[in-house]
Amino acid sequence: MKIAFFDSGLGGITVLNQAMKQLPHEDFLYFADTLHVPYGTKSKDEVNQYVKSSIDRIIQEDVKAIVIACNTATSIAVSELRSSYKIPIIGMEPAVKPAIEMNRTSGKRVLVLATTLTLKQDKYAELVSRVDDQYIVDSLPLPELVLYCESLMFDQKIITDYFNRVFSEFDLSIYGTIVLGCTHYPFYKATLQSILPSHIQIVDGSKGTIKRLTEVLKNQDQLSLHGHSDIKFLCSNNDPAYIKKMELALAFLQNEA
Ligand code: DGN
Repeated sequence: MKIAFFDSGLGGITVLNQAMKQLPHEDFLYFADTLHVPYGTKSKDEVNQYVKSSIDRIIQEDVKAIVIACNTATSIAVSELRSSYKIPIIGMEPAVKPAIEMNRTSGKRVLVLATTLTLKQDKYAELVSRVDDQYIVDSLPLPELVLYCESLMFDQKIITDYFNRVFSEFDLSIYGTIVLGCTHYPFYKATLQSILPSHIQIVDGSKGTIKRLTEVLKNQDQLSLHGHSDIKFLCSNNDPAYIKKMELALAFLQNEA
């Protein structure tokens, strides 16, 4: 049986890539809701409906767990999904807690980059309010970065110019950690690191999510410990050109490592 990963578009491939490293004997299914990408600029009700129809499509395949590899979809739909489906559903959230831990001694601030919709949800407000109030968390949506990624625009110069424009108003010296709270953003981690002051660390939620997935599979005695790994790509508009795009995006991440 496969482990399914789901996002509106290419972003969840950053989480799939991490899963391939941590779980080398599993078979994977990656599903992109290409009929509705991007979610980050849609309404909450629209995203809820799109996520449900995507899950209904995914469970027609032979899958043993579903990773919602999208912070936006998780923040809106995960609780309801867990009560509606029997299959284990693993969600994502911006890695605010580990970021706070990293700055506990320096007292530097944390900057969370995520979609507008993620940052607007009560789930995000609760996550931040649980944090020790001695540490301050700021946030910034980067919707253009999702669009660059969906066009496979990884050109260093264009992206560097974009980051320089975005951060020109910021005093970056006050931040110790930047959280990539949208799964599309880790495609640009190396470029982002190259323009940031060297003391700033970048974190994302992939490793923690795959750790949680591993625990869930282990508890259900469903972890594959032998054999090779396979990947199947699907998308909601059944576009063969987008399947190719997903393969190229995964190859980009694998070449970067
Ligand atoms: N990759 C999604 C996330 O992690 O929030 C957002 C992509 C989108 O649909 N805007």
